[in-house]
Amino acid sequence: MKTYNITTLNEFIIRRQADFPYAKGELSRLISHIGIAAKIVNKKVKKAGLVDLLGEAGNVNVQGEDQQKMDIFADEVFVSALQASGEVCGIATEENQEIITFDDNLSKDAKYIFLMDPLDGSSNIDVNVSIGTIFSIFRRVSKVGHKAKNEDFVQVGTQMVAAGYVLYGSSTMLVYTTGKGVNGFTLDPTIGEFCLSHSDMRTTEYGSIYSINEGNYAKFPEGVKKYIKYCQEIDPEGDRPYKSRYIGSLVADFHRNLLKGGIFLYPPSPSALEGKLRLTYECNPIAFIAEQAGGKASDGKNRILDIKPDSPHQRVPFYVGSRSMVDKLEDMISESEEN
Ligand code: P6P
Repeated sequence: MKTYNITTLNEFIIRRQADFPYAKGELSRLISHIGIAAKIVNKKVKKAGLVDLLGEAGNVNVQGEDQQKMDIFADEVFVSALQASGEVCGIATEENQEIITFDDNLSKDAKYIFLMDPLDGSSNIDVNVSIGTIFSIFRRVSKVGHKAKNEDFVQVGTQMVAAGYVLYGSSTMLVYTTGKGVNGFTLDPTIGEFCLSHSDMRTTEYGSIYSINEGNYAKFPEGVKKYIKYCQEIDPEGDRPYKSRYIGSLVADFHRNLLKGGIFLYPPSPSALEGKLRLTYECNPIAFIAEQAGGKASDGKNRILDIKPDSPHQRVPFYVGSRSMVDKLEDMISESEEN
């Protein structure tokens, strides 16, 4: 008889809860609610072309970026699901300048805080290119029983309890870590469940893909320019030139490089001295996943997870992927700064 070895997200969460002997199920419940929100957002994303959720909402978010209607929808869905979980006392989101603090007693007693980019890459929605949700989870540092405070949302990345992303692509995947490896779940729309499809994900020490918006080449720091030329050189041993792959959607670019090996680069430029990507809800979660899968994440000099945020919306230069590739880039940046 044919047997089906399906592990749903909830079964996996319960099974892994044993990894945390003192856990009382709060993080498990929180991650389960993330799965619910992801399924609701997925339904709308997958038919965005058919419902009036395409295009711009006419507002501008904290980053000065035109808010897409889907951004706002995704933000509202995740905020509602996280409040319903009763496990989160506050949220920092790309879509709001101020942190969102929950005032109900259940949430004020919660021990976790949540940071997210609810729909990253939203400018790709109208052209049907993959987009993603990115999130990180910390224990609160403010007093339980009270509303969350700003200090909860500027903790150094090494304090992260969990991090993950949802990739709304040709299939929809939830990839997350709680610090004991990385696991990927693919949504089976026929049963409406995220099912374990990528167990204990590992990236390669060496890769042959580099991902960067080369249209900004003239603005890049010298070390980054040198690294791009290094990627493009013909190496007698045959491992270069590397392949250039850039989707312009962080989650999609990172996910491909995680699976195949590679490096993603978002350097600073004279008009964006700290780069474009946000430390707390884009770079930190991706960095945590990268490290848990054997990779590396840096701002060109410092480990991303060691950077103490000044604000929830702080930007940093971001280089992430196969360890040897990030090492090589850091060496080239350092050599260029010494000369
Ligand atoms: P650029 C999408 O807007 C995003 O925030 C990331 O998903 C993506 O990696 C980056 O910006 C793309 O930026 O400047 O290359 O268009």
